[in-house]
Amino acid sequence: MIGDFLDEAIIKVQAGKGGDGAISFRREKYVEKGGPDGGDGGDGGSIIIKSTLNKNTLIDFKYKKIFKAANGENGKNKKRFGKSGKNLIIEVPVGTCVYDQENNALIADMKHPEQYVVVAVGGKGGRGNAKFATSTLQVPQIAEKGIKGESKTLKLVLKIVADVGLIGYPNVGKSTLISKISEAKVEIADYPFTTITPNLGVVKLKDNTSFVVADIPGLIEGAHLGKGLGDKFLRHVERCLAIVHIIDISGLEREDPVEDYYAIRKELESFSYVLSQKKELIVANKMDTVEKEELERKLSDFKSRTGKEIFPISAYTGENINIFIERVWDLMKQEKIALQKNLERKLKKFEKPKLKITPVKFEPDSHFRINIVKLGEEVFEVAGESVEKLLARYDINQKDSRLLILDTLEKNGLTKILMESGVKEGDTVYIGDFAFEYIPD
Ligand SMILES: Nc1nc2c(ncn2[C@@H]2O[C@H](COP(=O)(O)OP(=O)(O)OP(=O)(O)O)[C@@H](O)[C@H]2O)c(=O)[nH]1
Ligand SMILES: [Mg+2]
Repeated sequence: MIGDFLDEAIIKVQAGKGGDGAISFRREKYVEKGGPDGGDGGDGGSIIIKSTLNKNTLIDFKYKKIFKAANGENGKNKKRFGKSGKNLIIEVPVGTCVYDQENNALIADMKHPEQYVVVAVGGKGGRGNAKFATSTLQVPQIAEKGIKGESKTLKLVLKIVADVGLIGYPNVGKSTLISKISEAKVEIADYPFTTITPNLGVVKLKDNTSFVVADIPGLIEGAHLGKGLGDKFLRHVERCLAIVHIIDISGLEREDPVEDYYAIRKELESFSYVLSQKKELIVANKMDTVEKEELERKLSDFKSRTGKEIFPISAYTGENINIFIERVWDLMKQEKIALQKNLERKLKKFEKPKLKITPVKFEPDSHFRINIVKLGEEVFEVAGESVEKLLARYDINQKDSRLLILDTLEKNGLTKILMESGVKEGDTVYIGDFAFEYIPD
């Protein structure tokens, strides 16, 4: 933990217990013993995690580590139901991955803003004795107890969400570069490890497009063994579409750019396969510090020894910076445009079948997690690994499969979490590629 940035936290969550069902009998004037009228207990509140853009650290969880949702009220006489316990919503920064500490399973990857996921389900309330009356059992002395809510220990790991990650040795000019191409206000200094926590900056392009760049603390040889600040900040660029590998061409700090290149590559490879496979733009920074011929010689030496292009820039004077931005954009524009198109398609208004869910018995499978992602005003998506698996098995375009999918989702609390996410009548709800119009019961 450095400063007020924290990117890992362990918390305990406890969903509410269901209220007990009541045992009670009607009391009326002149009726000696009325029928059973014990009401049901209310359900316990669930624990919901919500992602927000208003936070960028897990620092809130440094001291507050235990979260409890309210219990359901017990049932009462006159068939009065106990109130359900209120759900507890925990806000985390966008980019937080939620793991079950017990088995390290990923419960949710909160990479979108306004994503909701139930991490611990509240216990079901018990039925009151009114529900047990039959022709043979007219004076039922029986009611159910409420069920305990789920409790879990969660590990929260923040992996910031950016399109491009800047990596390289300390002092190569990563922070200088981000401050040149975006509005990011960052510390720059001529000593190593100036940057100790990641910085984000938005690079604006002409036609209203933009991308997000992350500047992370410098790496050194052996970072994966914990040298320097270690490689733990690399997880913040693991989800980027591309990386920019910055090499100091001045020769003032280290002599051989090729050696630098391979040393950092080795750290990326030791960190993860995913990271090592990212598209990469290699740049030679500080071109202003070397004579033209010397620069040409260094660049062609780099190319002949590695087989890779290296593009010269100066983050300091701004030379070649505009071409650099274009090259970065070229690396990822296909993916960015595809993502944008997909979102635009989903935000389009058109006639949709009504989302009618037949209430089914609420039987949550503790491994099944529904994520609700708010894609835009009035458009939501039912997502998450469990949902994807379900959709891979059954085809939502077939009528009966669709019913089965909806049943399974409802068993796991679909309507409850949709409502918690702020869905309103007439809103669009996507399940996979299938769009529905939401109609409450
Ligand atoms: N001449 C010259 N100096 C540069 C250039 N880019 C960065 N510098 C200088 O290099 C030093 C380090 O720059 P930073 O941007 O702090 O480097 P960094 O890669 O973020 O370093 P860490 O945060 O320690 O990993 C500063 O003194 C910068 O002014 C450049 O293009 N030309
Ligand atoms: Mg820096």
